[in-house]
Amino acid sequence: MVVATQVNPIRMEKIREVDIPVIDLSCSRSKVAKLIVKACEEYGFFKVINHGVSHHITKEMEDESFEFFDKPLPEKELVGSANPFGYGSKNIGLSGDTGELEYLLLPTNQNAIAQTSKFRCVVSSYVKSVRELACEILELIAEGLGVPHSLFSHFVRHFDSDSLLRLNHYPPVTHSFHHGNIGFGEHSDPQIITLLRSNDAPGLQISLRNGLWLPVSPDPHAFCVNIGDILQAMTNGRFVSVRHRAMANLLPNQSRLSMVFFGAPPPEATIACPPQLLKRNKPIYKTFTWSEYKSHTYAHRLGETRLDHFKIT
Ligand code: GA4
Repeated sequence: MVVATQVNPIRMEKIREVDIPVIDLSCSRSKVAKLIVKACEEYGFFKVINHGVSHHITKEMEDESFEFFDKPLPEKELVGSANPFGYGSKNIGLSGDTGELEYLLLPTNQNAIAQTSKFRCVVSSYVKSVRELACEILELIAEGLGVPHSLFSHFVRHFDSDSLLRLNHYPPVTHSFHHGNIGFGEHSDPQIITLLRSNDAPGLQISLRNGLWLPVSPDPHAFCVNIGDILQAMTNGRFVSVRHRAMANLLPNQSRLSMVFFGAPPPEATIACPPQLLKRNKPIYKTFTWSEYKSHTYAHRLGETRLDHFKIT
């Protein structure tokens, strides 16, 4: 059963941790495909367990990330600012959004990460495994919807896929006044699908249709999966790209680290709902390219409902 509590950001102690659907990928394929489609329709968010990403690879990525964020600021800034890729602190995007976090934004294509440093090797293995999992989930979604197997996954497997890896560090704040700050403000993810793995610190919350915020309990052994705007457009709104946010510093002296893979199409990919999914309905959204969608997204604020701009009026 799912229970959500109205969240007052300043009184986080009132929040109860409850769960979105948890899907065991080791169950039978047809059963898993149905469960995933149901979770996408009802929540737009679910967790996967027994997902096949090795604990060793994930742990190495987490250790490397903590090691990076532990460095003195001038050293972190040496990697360049997060525009488009690099280190960022507090500033999110280019339109004035801020949050209580520091982060690294990394490209995922082989040219960009196939280098010799330990950090790059670890990123490369992690991205390879998580991309595979993202494609597997997209293929299960396609099977569950009765559309061609690689309709969604081919975008993420494409050599020019614009997928990203985002490492977010929400540092601990000991002063009680900061308790319950927003770490990363309310937004939906623009891409096709997002796979988030966090350490054992709470913080992620999803917005429910009734206006309540549902805290997602952290589980370092699971991936939290959510539908992005592109999958909402490609399913003609049958799946919803749910708004979510991250609270910072829910527990004193605890750092939260999330490692987030955003599966995206190549820039010139055309985004449209396939006829099999339209059935007898009219398309809600215009046809657009990922590059057009991305330009619009990056020119607007974090909390924008950007698919509205692509609606057929
Ligand atoms: C939200 C999802 C990803 O973290 C991200 C973010 C991006 C950024 O941090 O630069 C954006 C945000 C995200 C959507 C609106 C724009 C762009 C910040 C912002 C204000 C990397 C992405 O792809 O879109």
